Amino acid sequence: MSHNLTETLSSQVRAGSGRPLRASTLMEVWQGLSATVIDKIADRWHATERTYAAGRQEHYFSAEFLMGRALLNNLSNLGMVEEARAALDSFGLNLSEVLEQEPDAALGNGGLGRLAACFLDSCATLDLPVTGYGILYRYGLFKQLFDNGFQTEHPDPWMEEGYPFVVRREEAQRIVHYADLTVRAIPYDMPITGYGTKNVGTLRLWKAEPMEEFDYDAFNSQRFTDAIVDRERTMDISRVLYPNDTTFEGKVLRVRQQYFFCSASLQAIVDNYVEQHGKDLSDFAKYNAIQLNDTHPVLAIPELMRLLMDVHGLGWDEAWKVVTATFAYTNHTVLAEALETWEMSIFDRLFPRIVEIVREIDRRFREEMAERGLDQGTIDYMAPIQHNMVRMAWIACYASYSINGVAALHTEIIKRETLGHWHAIWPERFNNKTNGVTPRRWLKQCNPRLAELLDEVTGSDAWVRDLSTLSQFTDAGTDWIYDRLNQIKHANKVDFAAWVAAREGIEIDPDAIFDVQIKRLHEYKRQLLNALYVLDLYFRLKENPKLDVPARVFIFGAKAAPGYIRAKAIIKLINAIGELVNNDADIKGRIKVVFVHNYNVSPAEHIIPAADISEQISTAGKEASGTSNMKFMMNGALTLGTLDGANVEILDAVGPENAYIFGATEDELPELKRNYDPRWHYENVPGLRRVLDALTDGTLDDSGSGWFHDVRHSLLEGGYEPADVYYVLGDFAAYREAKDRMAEDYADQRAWAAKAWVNITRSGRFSSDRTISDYAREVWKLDATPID
Ligand code: Z2T
Repeated sequence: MSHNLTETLSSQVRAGSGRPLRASTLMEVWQGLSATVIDKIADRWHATERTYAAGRQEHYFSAEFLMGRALLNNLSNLGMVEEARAALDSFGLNLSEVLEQEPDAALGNGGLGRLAACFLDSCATLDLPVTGYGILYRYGLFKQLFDNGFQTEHPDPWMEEGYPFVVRREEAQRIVHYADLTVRAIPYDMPITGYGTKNVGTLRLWKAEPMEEFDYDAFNSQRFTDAIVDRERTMDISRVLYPNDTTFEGKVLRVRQQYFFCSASLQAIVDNYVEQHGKDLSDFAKYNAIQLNDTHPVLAIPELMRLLMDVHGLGWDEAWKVVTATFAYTNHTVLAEALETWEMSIFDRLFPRIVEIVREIDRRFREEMAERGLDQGTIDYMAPIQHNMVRMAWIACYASYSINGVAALHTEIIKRETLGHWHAIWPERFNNKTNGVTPRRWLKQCNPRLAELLDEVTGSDAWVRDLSTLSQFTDAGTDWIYDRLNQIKHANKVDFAAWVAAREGIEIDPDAIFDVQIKRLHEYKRQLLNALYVLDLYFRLKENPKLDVPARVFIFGAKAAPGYIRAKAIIKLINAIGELVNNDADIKGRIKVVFVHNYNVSPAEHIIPAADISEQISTAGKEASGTSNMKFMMNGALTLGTLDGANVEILDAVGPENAYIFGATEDELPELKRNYDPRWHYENVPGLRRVLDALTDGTLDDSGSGWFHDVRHSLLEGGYEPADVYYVLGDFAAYREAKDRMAEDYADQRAWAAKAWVNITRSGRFSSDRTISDYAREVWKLDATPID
């Protein structure tokens, strides 16, 4: 067997590099090993596609899929890791080194895109007939570097050196029409293997290409430059991922992208229906469900109406019946600035037929609501079009048979507030689907030491396919397990320290508490609160060098949207605090700050297994769910957080003695904010004055940007917005207390490990397998369909 892989690997590498393996680069070896994986799964992949095509299917529409690396994931799912290690070994090569060659497929911003990736993994593992549809961005999320502590952004041409995990399907191309442009959509399919199954699912990513390779007439005339410009306008469509997470940008190119992948995907789905079930489309929803990952793919609603009416001859009422039985909508945020509302004039320019359809949806909506007796104010508020703006979330709610939030608290908030009017009319459409993460990537692959312990304690690897089985072993927690857990965590921290030293040039002590906050930079996530604590601890140590506190490493990873200046200021601030603290001899290394640059999926796989503390400190009510909180929990880090998003459910799973919960709650905040005086906190809360003054008194250097002054001002005075919108100063005292208490508790290593064990063994409900089973049963009405 091992000999077999050695042979295939060697010939795949030779075919790719034109050299013997021993003379090929590590990148070429990565390419060759990846090609052997595709070779291995080709037959099953094809069989799965044919099986799924015939029955009921679910289609997951998402503008983002944050896939990360593919090779280890596939080797692990196929049970080939040891074989691959041995094969490489026989050539004197190291598997980890080869794996590190792989670029991350960073076709997403953060939680929403990574959720889509975890979902595909679970669908494959559960043999569910689900296909993902998105865009093959040539440039993924920008690469982040630091220049003197300032974030700089750089392009990420992630597949320029060739990417074996997508296959171009020339024959399955579709044509997408805009009023001013017609383009070809070429699908690139990525196989999605599952763990312990032969089924292989598909992620279909569309690339935009010009209609004709060369328009010879145009090229040979005075229209030469026009022809070039048109080609480039087409290539623009799938060129780049927009780097905003929870803020909306009303750019023409973005709406072109959205329509592009929705139209191409729907055409493929409708064509398959016709092929399998005939030309009468009235039963379309019996065989197809479409999940809309936020509002980014909501143009699929009018586009399916168009296809059903204009191409397949259905009347409006028939088509609307099909559409409203097909779509389900997931909301991912309550932040107002994220709501997608497009100017009608943009739609007019791009797709007049879609405009007609949206206007008719609007007209009928208003009529229907008037019949229900709603007042004009409410109708105007809820209507798909108002003041020449198209409101994508409102269209989604009107046309979808299911509307869900992503954690229990979040769903309650959208029912009560964000989507309160829709809930009043259609309460039965609303449901909660608490997010989850895949235990394959986020436990088995990234933390092999812990995976081995779980195999040992449970007697098999069944937990990999059913994480909930671990809960039977919570009570089995005992000293030998705790000691092993501590050894594992320590070994992971040693590995991580080496990774940090090589990547960031900072030495850290594996015996210190590794306290981690990794997520997009946003004011509501309150990285600033964490930074103020670090600074406060620094001053306390300076003041009293004998202070008896354990050594701490504060680890950050975060990208700021390029136009989000306040977020960039906070990055600069954390880097400035790092400069101050890391280089102060008085501190003797008892505090270190590490800002991991270019945070992404693969760095997360190094960071999370080494974490002691998971920082989940958003202002209560603002974080829809969070998903890193779940990854940390699975890896035995304790949550230090507010009662927000899925933290609420994590607390419920582990009990208050196994987490550090602090701060104002979502229901307390309105009253607290009414009487809120940040100045009072500045003057009265121990430590606050000192840290806020350090922002502007010369202690910290913002390189003349004025940004630290702005940060301080936004907390104490406000201006355009009220002061301290996210209640950073209001929660500071409670945060400091919780973190100090946590650090004290850390000294009792066995007691700490016992808490970690409860977290690990109770993480089953945060497996994306649980989430996907719930979607499949309650929303998609989908059965497992194993091949052969
Ligand atoms: C995103 O990652 C999230 C919400 C968005 O709203 C957009 C993006 Cl790109 C439009 C995140 C939420 O902030 C996070 O709480 C949640 O866990 C994640 O989506 C997945 O649901």
